[in-house]
Amino acid sequence: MKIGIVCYPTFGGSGVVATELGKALAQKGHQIHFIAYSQPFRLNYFSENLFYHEVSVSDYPLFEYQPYESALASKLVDVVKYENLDLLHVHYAIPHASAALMAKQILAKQGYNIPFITTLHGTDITLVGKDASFEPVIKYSMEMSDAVTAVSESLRRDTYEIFKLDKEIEVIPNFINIEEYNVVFENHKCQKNHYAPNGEKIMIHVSNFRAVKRVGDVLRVFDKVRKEIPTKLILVGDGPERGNIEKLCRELDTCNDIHSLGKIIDPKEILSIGDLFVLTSETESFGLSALEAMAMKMPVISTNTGGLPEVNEHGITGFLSNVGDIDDMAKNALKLFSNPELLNQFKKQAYEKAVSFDIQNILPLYEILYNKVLRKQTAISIDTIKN
Ligand code: GMT
Repeated sequence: MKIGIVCYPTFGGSGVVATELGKALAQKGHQIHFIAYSQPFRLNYFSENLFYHEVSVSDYPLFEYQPYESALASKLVDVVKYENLDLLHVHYAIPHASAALMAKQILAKQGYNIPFITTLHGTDITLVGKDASFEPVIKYSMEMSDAVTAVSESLRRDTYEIFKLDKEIEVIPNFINIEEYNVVFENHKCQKNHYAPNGEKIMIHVSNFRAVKRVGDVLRVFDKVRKEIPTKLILVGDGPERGNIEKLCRELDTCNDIHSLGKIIDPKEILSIGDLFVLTSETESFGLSALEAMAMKMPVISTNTGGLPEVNEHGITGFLSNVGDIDDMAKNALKLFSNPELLNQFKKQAYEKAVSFDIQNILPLYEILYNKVLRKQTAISIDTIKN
């Protein structure tokens, strides 16, 4: 198949999922065309089946806000027509679904049929999408999509509840390529000694440091834990809350025990030295960062919000607590840190659960969906010719 994938190229789970999906499909022989405003950050190699088309928006002085959606729709028309694409798969509804719909309608007028699939990732529904300034456009674009998928059962439920959508939503969970996680890093011992020179336990948090992640809670949990058991915290990522977090670490006097590393393209190596992953989000449709940590054999202390319970099994791969319940999260972390045998058992169980999200299990679900959508499209075209 020739597939166009639209995604956010910057740091963020939806871009990671879209890119890893495209890479895996290309390896299976499909031709994949990424369409984005810059090269997706995990698109770190090219093969004969991978292509990248950049969307550029002209910077006319009249534009206080650049019309990215129009530029994207125009680029889609171009790529579909000249690269002869079979379908478009857009990740994150805003504004990708409406741009795809616009492209589809333009192309239909020119005699091209291009179905498009929208994959919902989370905040496109739970935060931004439900905002009145986007809601009618998102709802209509979902309704007009040839198929809609959500990355968790929880997101599927939220979408029905928020948008009262009369449309089938298929759940296709996020994935990891487990083979890539079965690595032993040469630098492992050195890194561990560097971050925890006296054999302290290591907690890790990875996110885009948005308010929804409640990174302040990570610090507060850590502060409680380190007062009982020597522990270091590694923060990976950057975003609007980073300044506040650094301020809070000074207030709590925890800075000497925290390493704030900023953005890391592929966090596997740093995850390999961690003992426990912490994710304190207010809402989280899936929690790809937690799954990536589990694949590196880290149990997870997380909130019980959104799709997190579908990834992090309470009492097996880690523990779940109510949003903001810092005491409970610290208590759970200490339970694991004070019992090495239990910690090792949880590390093993976290890895085993991650294996169930291996790409080998998930990729066929997307391929089946693509084929289903294409068959439907062909049937519609034949009907149109007959009539
Ligand atoms: O808004 C965000 O947090 C970013 C968004 C994204 O584009 O990466 O994250 C969402 O999609 C990820 C990939 O499907 C999920 O793993 C995250 O849980 C989800 N974030 C939220 O729901 C907050």
